[in-house]
Amino acid sequence: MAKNIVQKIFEAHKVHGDTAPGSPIGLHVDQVYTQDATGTMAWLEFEAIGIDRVKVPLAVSYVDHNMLQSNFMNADDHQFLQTAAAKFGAYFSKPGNGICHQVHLERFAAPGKIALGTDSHTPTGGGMGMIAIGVGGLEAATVMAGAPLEITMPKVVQVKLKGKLQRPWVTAMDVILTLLKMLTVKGGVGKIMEYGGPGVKGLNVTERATITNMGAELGATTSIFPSDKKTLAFLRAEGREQEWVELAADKGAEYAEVIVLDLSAVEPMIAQPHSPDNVVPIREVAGKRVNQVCIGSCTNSSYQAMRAVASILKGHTVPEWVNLLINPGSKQVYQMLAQKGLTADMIASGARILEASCGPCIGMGAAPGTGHISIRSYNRNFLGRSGTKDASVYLTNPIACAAMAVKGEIVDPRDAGLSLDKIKDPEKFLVNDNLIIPPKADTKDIRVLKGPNIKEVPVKEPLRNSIEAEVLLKLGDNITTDDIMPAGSKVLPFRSNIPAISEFVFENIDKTFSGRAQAAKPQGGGIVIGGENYGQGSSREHAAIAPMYLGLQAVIAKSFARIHRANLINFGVLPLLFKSGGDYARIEQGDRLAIRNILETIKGDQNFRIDNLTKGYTFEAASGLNDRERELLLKGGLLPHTKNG
Ligand code: MIC
Ligand code: SF4
Repeated sequence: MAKNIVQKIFEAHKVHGDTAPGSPIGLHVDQVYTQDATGTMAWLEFEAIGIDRVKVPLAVSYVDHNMLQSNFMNADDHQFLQTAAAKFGAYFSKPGNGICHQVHLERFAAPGKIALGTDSHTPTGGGMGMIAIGVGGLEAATVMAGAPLEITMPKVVQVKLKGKLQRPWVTAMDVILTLLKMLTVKGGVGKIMEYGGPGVKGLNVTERATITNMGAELGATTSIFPSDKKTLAFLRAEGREQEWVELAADKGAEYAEVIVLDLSAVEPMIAQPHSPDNVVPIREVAGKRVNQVCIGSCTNSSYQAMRAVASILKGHTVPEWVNLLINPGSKQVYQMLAQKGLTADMIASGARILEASCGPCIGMGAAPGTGHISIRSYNRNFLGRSGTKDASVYLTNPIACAAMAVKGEIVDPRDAGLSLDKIKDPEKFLVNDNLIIPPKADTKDIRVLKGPNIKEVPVKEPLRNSIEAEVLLKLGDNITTDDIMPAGSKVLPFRSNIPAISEFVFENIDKTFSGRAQAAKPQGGGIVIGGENYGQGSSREHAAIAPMYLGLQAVIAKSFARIHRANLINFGVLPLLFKSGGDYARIEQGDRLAIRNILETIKGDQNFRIDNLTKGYTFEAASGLNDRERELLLKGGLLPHTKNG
């Protein structure tokens, strides 16, 4: 039978189940990586499982998010991660080595493999022809402890690329922004986007990686490109050509859906505040004055992209009202830029060069001023994520960013009258792995060091048979995990301290939430009501653990984003789906709901009858759990399940 690429990789890694959409499937995993902001929990969870050494062929612990060290907390976390990596058999990528996805692409990603990362942009590796999936920390910890990855088989959608980009001003970023405009932030939920068609060969690996990276914003489980001569060229330039295998869909391979995109028709695009799918051609919003421009992040910081940026900036000075910040994605890119004198061009233009880390993307510094417009080559512009609630953040390609930095206003780069060198892919990248510490063979004398801010992972009690709880918050569609558990330089240092971080739950939506949840806890706890695509965005399991710690019993929504739903289940919180939109409309904050006979219903047809005690009516909601998910919930989550079998 003709197979698509996803089927080929999944079948080669299958432990149990099958590849029919909607079926549960268990997969053998080749690589797992963590980053610091989610990794402290993941490694604490790994430690709590009680296994001596990781059981996957490759594990890497990166430090790239929590890089501002305004006190001991982040530095202690880095030390914990380094000692845990040494103790448990993982590589450790030191602070300064770069953003996990960029470094992983350069140094570890390989076609045909399956990788998990505790970050939603793990699909960056799809540019290499790898299945790379973002998961919560506990999921990663159990896989590192030897369990297969358990997922529900997504639908495979083909994105057929025709034609060629109008280079040099139109880039891979414009391709994914165009798809976001077409499909929205919910368009990829339950799907894997497999790229194909004649347009693929015109894109190099880092361009493909930009597209698969931001496929996360479609809500897709992951995205993947074929592995071809371009993949081989990239691996060869990284000195890793022996890791190349060719991968293509068979002729006649079937897809659940086919989307055709003509690359020649793609224009420079921009996502307006406050969602990555609020996309228009740049020309439609041209002329607005910009205050800040940020270039880099895991989406757009390849050496080629940065070279292009440097060539636009060369000989110009950014206007007096513009702040330009550049965060190259990796030490490799940074060092190559420096070697070629390109950072000098950037610096001369007035750019503030940041370290190779996430930086402003996650609000780790460089928050815009009040009411300011910030233009970023990043992937998310959710309200408040930059650290400034009333700033307007736009997302666009790095070349357009550079043009806007020079012009001081939003401009289609084709209309900016600037010149840009023709950029060729380097034949050799500068490989210097001196900030990657390999796993140690002898680990018996290694002590895992934990600073005073590092607290144990809380665990929920087994599922109750009946919940009587208050609706603490009623929300609309597309609530992000940034909304639920904000990031930024103030909150991120508490990522390894759930009691402390729980005080910030829903802070940007309702400052009283944490206090009200704690008050409701002795009264049966709380319930949150969501609309469509509840929990989109970041993979941070803190968005499940911290509300659980505050007494959250259930979330009832119209639909859930994949990673957040898994995180809720992993931490014992019941995710329920409204049967009718009318019932969503009727519920109000403050209502008391009763969900009874939970254990029997979960084991049975999973259709819950819920009493609204305040308003005196009954409505239905379904849990739609597969067998494994039922078992996890009944035991109080994945940690008790993994520890106690
Ligand atoms: C993000 O881009 O939102 C993050 C910060 O990288 C997150 C991970 C986190 O919250 O630590 C993600 O994408 O999963
Ligand atoms: Fe870091 Fe931003 Fe990429 Fe998340 S999206 S990994 S915060 S650069």
